[in-house]
Amino acid sequence: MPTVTVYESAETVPTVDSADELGVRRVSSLFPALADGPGDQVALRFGERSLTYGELAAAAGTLAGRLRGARRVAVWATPELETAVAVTGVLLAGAAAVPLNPKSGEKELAHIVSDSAPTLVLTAPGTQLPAGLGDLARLDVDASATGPAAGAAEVPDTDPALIVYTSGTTGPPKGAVLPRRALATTLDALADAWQWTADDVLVHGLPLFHVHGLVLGTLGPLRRGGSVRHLGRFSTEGVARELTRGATMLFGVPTMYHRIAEALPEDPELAAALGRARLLVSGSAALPVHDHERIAAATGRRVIERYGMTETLMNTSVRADGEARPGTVGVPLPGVELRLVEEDGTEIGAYDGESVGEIQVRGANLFTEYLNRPDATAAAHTADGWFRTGDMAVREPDGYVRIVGRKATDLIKSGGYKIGAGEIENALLEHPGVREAAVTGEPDADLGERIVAWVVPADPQSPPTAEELADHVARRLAPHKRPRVVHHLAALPRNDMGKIMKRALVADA
Ligand code: MCA
Ligand code: AMP
Repeated sequence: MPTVTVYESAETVPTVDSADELGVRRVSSLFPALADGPGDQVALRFGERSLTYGELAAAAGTLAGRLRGARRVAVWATPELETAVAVTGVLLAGAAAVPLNPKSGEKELAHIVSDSAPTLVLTAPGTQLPAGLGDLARLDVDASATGPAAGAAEVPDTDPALIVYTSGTTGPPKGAVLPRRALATTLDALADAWQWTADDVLVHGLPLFHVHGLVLGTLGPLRRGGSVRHLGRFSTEGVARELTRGATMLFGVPTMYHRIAEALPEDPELAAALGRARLLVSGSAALPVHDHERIAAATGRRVIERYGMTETLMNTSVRADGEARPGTVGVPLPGVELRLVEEDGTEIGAYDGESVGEIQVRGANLFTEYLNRPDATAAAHTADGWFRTGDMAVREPDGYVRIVGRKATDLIKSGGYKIGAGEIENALLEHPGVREAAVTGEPDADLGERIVAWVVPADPQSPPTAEELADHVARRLAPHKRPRVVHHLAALPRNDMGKIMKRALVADA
């Protein structure tokens, strides 16, 4: 449990790295601009509502004062101003924030809350919270609070900052514990790669319960002393409006860029707005080359890709001053060690654009553990401390990384969300109309992959409908985990060992 030192005012927040004589207890401020930045500059804007750095320091500082001594605090992560204030307040208090997807179903929510055991949940005033949160205490965030503000608690950089839940191939989601230094390291590495400064104004419509929208899209601008404009929900109109009104950078998942590419032929304003941007960045899944080229042809701008993971934050990126080569995720970021290894653990030395190996990484950008899961933490690392990403890639002669696939076929990326097939299969099996179930991912032009369920009904005469099963999964887990297609089968294809042969499950089978 961290010792929480609360400062009297924002002026006393430590802004410079310090270490004790052993160099162990490093303390640094995650958000120097909150203490000594231009107080009247806009930090956050969500729709019509905004906060300057001065207002954010007061609101988040007031909240931090109330969170004194807390260890973990859940945040009901709606795409609203209060979510950004809540996470900033938790970090100023020296505690760890556990962002919750407000569309989480009852089973998923119950798991996350019991696993992370937060002291309370922070939410926007007026929000109706589901019964699934049990008797967890609630604290409404006042985004216009004016103090008395507590400054940043003095806690080591190795202390947890965020616990972000991420799906695996089987079982419930695991909580990746991200230390404060990982946030600082990754955001500073991106600043270097993207020439990201306080002058940048970022626009996006990403959810705030994952790394992309929360760490890169919200804490990123705050660490730089710049601004973020959140769209509430993604739309091509919102992107065009904000880029026309001075936003300089756009972050999105490939599904968003696909929707932009589809809209461009009919929307010259969108094309002109994108043409004005300093940087268009895609991540969370592979950006199809076709969408990349369509956007380049219509706007004269090339989208750059960066590659990361909840557990590692960002590993590689195309640099702002580098070549935005379609289909590649650029070069390792400063401070990230990256290697490719063969199945037997042999390192691949070649930069030949051909030799495929698993990406393994090391660096200060990494998580420290999966909460309460030492087994999973150990399994995810090699004996010499490299993290196994499960992503397969080649390296080109100039060091550019090209991701070519994933080790686990049971991990599906849909709309930029990672979804474990096993989790959905378990939820389907809890439906009384389902006797057996298998889940696969199929290519989808919009979502990258769509979730497909293969179901043996309990009663073949009256099988559950696709809508019924989609609703069942959406209610128990989350809407983005619902199957988009359901096939009914008399039996699942199994091998001699009784294992389901997923390769035999293809749409025309
Ligand atoms: C439809 N809906 C339902 C149902 N059917 N709700 C409940 N039950 C049902 N049966 C609702 C949905 O909740 C949603 O509501 C609406 O209908 C449309 O749903 P859908 O088609 O699923 O989504 P979409 O609105 O088309 O969203 C596409 C999207 C989204 C905007 C691209 O997928 C998205 O935001 N993706 C971002 C994922 C992300 O940030 N990943 C980062 C993790 P409503 O409209 O009200 O919402 S990866 C990461 O962090 C790493 C580090 C990295 O590298 O970045
Ligand atoms: P998540 O676990 O949700 O953080 O998702 C991490 C995974 O997203 C990585 O392991 C990759 O498979 C994938 N990913 C992220 N960025 C990219 C990218 N630019 N290109 C291809 N895959 C990506």
